[in-house]
Amino acid sequence: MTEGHTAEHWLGRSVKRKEDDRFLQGRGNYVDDINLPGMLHMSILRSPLAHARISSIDTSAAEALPGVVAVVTGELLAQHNLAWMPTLSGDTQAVLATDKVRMQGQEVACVIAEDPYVAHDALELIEVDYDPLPPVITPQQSLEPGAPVIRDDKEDKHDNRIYHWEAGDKEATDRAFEQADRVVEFSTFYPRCHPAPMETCGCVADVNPVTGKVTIYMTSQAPHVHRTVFALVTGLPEHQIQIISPDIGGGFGNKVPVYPGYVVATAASLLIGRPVKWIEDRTGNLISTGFARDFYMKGALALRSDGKMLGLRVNMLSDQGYAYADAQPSKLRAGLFHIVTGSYDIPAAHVVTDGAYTNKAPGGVAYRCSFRVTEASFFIERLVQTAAYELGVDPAELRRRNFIRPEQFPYTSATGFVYDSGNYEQAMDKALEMLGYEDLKAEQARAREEGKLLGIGLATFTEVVGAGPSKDYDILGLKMFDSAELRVHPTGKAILKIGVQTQGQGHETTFAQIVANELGIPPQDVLVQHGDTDNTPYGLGTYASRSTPTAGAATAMVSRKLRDKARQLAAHVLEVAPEDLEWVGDRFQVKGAPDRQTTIQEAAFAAYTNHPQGMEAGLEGVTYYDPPNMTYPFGAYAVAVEVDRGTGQWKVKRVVAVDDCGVRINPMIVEGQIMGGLTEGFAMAAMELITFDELGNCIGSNFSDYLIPTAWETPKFELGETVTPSPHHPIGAKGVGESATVGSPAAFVNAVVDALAHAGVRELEMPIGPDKVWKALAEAGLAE
Ligand code: MCN
Ligand code: CUM
Repeated sequence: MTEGHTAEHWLGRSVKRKEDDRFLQGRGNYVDDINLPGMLHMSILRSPLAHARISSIDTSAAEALPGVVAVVTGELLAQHNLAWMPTLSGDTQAVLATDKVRMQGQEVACVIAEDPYVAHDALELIEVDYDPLPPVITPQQSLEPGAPVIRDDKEDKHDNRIYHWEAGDKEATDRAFEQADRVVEFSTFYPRCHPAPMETCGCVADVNPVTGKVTIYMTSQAPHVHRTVFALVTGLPEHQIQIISPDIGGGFGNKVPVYPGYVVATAASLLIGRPVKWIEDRTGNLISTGFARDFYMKGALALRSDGKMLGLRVNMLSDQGYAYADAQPSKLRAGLFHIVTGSYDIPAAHVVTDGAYTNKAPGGVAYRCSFRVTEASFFIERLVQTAAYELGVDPAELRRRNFIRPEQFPYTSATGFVYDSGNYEQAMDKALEMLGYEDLKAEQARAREEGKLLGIGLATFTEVVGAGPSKDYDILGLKMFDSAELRVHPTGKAILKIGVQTQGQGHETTFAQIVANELGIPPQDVLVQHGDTDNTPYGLGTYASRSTPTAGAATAMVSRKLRDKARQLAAHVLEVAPEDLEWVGDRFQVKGAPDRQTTIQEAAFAAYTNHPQGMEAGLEGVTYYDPPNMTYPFGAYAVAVEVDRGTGQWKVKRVVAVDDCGVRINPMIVEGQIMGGLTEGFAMAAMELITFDELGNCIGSNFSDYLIPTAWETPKFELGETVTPSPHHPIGAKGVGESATVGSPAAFVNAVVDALAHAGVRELEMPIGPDKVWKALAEAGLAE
């Protein structure tokens, strides 16, 4: 900065979270806190069977229960053309079942009553006659000839295949494999898990019978998209629909899709003329809403004898449940899975993906993952470790020989991604140094001699976050850009309205910091508003770590627009030419006469009290930002574990996580995001599992079967950082909200496998319970 004045810096500062004042005092405002006069309550009857034809539904006893106002069935919805709804990937999903139930937990009928207990009690009085059909539990089963057709509601559908999609260059990859000295194969399954946010899904639908205005308070990560979907599904005019996402108690991807509960509550409010509240219970959340993963992956790496990677082949089979409902760019049938070449310079790759219906819950985007990058990252990081063992090269060294080098950026991957920036070796070196890698390896060798098992696992991942650009990315045709609208009031305080929607990520603080950085208005003077479709500009919502890359960029750009106008205003106030002014972070100074200045607040005041004739009054603007590319955050994680040869239990000794998300706006919030993500990554590696028995009963329908870690199980994390700015983002930031969940499962699994690798163990399937380890120990002759 120049003489006279130094403005405060607002990037890289751990400003305390503005939102925490209300959260810590129990003054948050969640959907279930909303109570409207005359409000009714809704409860959902779910199918006990995974696959069955419905022969009849008798609701008369339920309707007769005092306090019950209505019972809604699929048949009633069908009369309004609402029995089915579109999914975010262009398939259809039943709102309430009409012909068949296709998963355990499917929504069959809804009771609307004066209080939630009566609504719940009445469910038991509904008589449904089911004719059981054979359930299809795995995608392998589902694709076998003669398998029962799950989606026989579709006239043209005679099998269970949803998509077949390929990426990369098959011939070039075949050539690479012909030239290879070594081919290393690996296959694994990334099991189904669930985001399980603390707050389940829910809504309060309020249709005003006089004005026709539909107000829906809703647990939504993407309120504008949901409004448009509602308008298309119901035929209601879009300006008459207002979606309000108040405080959200965690989303993790779970609150991206539209669920039947929202649609039925809205339809019921419309038909009855009173507000209807639906709050999902925990079991409903776990068994019916957006699951994660469920990818079977196998592939091979073609290598030269010196360890140079020449080619990669991957086949993936996805279990989508009974509807293809991934929230993902419409052109990419398997999401961003084809970024499976990871951080490595692999000249040729070919990826083949297939998706299949099964009698399970649909979903398949959720859980801290930018459109399937988590599965891709897991696969390549596990494969690389396997290749290191087969070649007899240290896993860190094999990575080092193959990293995309800093001078190769922007780097075009074999499957067509243009990586913006990276420095992978630097991040890995930092992680190895923090861990004390060489010492730990020596300790591991000593421990083995003493009969103890120590394992070291690495993951050096690359992510791809921040969709658009809109030319390549859309959801249901809605292009993926994002927006920010900024208004500075006469006294220099501001309101920022954004198209994305926080669920705990701290946007009220970090987005205010972006404005502060560009305009010098301190963050406490910037109110950040989101989640209300009537009062924010259109945006695609918060998922896939896209808020900072898109709406964050829009916020910087709209602030700069206002700064340009403020320059005109300051020039007018100071009676100089705009070119004679210099911006010093929070004010304009006259070049050569720095004591003559106009602060941003004074310029704002002038915008309403003393603007030049011919200029529009006011200081406000809106920017719709279409990112030129995605951002590619990366990191290097290193985990050390100890395995008990007697019980198969494994304990985490160290977790080192070096993340690079470009310029950090708020380091405290970034570290919070990383620690949360590491916890979830550990959870997937160690305990989280949704599985099914042979009848399609969901095992994992409550928190005593679906295990999530408490503070007691969660390891301690040691964090480090490198900073490689995104060259195309206005403040050089990349997304970070999912990095640790994407990168860390492979590091944990690699560590446990490493403890047993000298005895030939190559694979342990997640979640790695002591039972699986014990079996592997026994087979490898290591059990004690
Ligand atoms: N940030 C920063 N500097 C950067 C990058 C990010 O200070 N270089 C800040 C951001 O400004 C924001 C936070 O870190 O406050 C996360 O930013 P970003 O990476 O842009 O991700 P999003 O805000 O889009 O959040 C989405 C991401 C996803 S997809 C899931 S899933 C997830 C996650 O965030 N769900 C969460 N973190 C979560 N954290 C909480 N508490 N609750 C959830 O539901
Ligand atoms: Cu896919 S979990 Mo986040 O993208 O909401």
